[in-house]
Amino acid sequence: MIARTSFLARMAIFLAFVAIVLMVAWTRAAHAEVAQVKIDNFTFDPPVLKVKAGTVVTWINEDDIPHTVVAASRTFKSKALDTDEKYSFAFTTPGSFEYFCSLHPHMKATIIVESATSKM
Ligand SMILES: [Cu+2]
Repeated sequence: MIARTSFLARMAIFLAFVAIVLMVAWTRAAHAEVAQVKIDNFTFDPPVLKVKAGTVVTWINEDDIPHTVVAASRTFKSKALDTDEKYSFAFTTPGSFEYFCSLHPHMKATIIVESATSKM
């Protein structure tokens, strides 16, 4: 009887441990956000992207000519991206980040970074 009780107690502790591990893993997955901007036909799509602080934004050039991704503030700056090339930047600071293509300065778009705790 004593052995059985301690087995159940150990099972309970083990299950509680598994539950905590799963919750931590789930929370991490929910926080590691990614977002993508497509570049095609001389356009950043979407033109305005809202993300939470900590999000990694990846631009992919789906156009058949090179483009760049350059922040108006020069916070980030890619090299010339050929077709299917990608550039990523992690946005950790809330704010509004305007950017453009240095090869075609009329190509403009904005990333809006909200604080990680705010609701979207
Ligand atoms: Cu361009």
